[in-house]
Amino acid sequence: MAQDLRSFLDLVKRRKPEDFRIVSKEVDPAYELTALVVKLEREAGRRPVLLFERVKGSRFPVLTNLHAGRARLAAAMGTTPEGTHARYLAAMERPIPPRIVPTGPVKEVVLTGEKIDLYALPQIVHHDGDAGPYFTAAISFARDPTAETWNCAYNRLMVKGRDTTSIHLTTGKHLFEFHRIAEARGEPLPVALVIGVHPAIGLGALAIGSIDEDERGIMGALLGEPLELVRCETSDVLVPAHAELVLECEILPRARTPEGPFGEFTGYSLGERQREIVRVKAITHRRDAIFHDITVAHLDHMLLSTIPIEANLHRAVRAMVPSVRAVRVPGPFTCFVSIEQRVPGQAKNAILAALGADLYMKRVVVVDEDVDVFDDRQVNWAIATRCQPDRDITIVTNTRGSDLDPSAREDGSTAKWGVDATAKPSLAAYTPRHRVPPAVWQRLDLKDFGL
Ligand SMILES: Cc1cc2nc3c(=O)[nH]c(=O)nc-3n(C[C@H](O)[C@H](O)[C@H](O)COP(=O)(O)O)c2cc1C
Ligand SMILES: [Mn+2]
Repeated sequence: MAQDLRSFLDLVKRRKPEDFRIVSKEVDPAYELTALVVKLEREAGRRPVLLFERVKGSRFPVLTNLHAGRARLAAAMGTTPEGTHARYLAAMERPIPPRIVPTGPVKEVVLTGEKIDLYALPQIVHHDGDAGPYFTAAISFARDPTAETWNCAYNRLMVKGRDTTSIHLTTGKHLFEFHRIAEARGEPLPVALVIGVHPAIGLGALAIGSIDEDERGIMGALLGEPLELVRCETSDVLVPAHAELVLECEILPRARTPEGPFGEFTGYSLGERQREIVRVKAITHRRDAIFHDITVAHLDHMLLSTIPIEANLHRAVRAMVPSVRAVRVPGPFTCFVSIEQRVPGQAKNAILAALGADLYMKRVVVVDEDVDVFDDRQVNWAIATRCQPDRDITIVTNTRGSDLDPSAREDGSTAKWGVDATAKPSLAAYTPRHRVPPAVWQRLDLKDFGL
């Protein structure tokens, strides 16, 4: 099957052999994996997929840095880096429903009862000050306890015991919603946490949209075929048949546990918080399962999230401003949008659309189509030269954003802002940009001047 992690690794090896590196020397899961990924990037400018064959304390090899290249993610979706947004949007528009199959390699080993031991898995600690080992590449698969609505998302797990973890559920996100529905009924929420999948599945899990949009259909469309699912041993939850490893779990009602500190994607390490508790009912895995770790807060994590967020923002802005040209998420809680503004006011509509389409979005900058949103200097230039802050900044107070924003208020609320950095009243009527006359530009050849 082409929908497992291994077939993607084969593709990486074929495409660009230097993009896949095996480390045979034993590594310590405490800090060494993250340190090696970051050192490779900073000191050697390299971001290969890394497979650590021997990780102290566990028999499972560990794969990390899988998503640390746009070209790699594009290949996972069967497109080019330039084509990623269009490909992702097409998958959102034309999902392919999943298919249930009787069994699959993820069932080769089934562990229940006394055999469940999370400490047998690699105990990876990522950053200085982290409260302990975290599983960072787990994708949740769950169903609304009152409906046939399914949801997938990445949710990090802090290891708390042989069969216990904490889970971070962002307020207002879909798994949070399912859990609150179950909790109000006094019931645990069955959930599976899936580790080690094809990156098209990871990208699909990160789709931003209505709770009614089924990420599993987007995964299928990205893969180009229905996602094959098998039933869990201990619940009706369906999981990818070709995954490396599955934790079959429940999120408990009315119980919380301390979680963190943890080095977050924001670049900060937040302190301890109270979080929901996960009880593991079974572990199933391939006989020779590869454990997957995402190097949190570095490119492996950030690039993976960016494509689905940008695609959704593009979709949302386009619904309001059909002449949107480009959308970029350059960092946490921020997006840059360029539009060809037909009439005044469309920039503000673009701001409202972007803020309304993504819970995490906090600052939106809108520029004209002559500004390249992928060039920070050009965006800064437009803010400096086309924007009057008292006229062009919109602030929305007391909203919800990411609960990981260290600047959020005590009650977790945040303000959001939009910056209209388009030329007023229009680009055509604005004072012209300077240039050398086009005729001179074309006439001159550097070589004629010995340059
Ligand atoms: C590596 C990684 C780890 C993440 N960890 C969490 C997490 O612990 N909790 C959370 O709420 N979101 C986390 N996210 C973000 C969510 O997966 C993302 O917002 C997703 O779209 C939410 O799904 P939903 O829109 O269906 O609710 C993580 C994303 C990535 C890429
Ligand atoms: Mn969802």
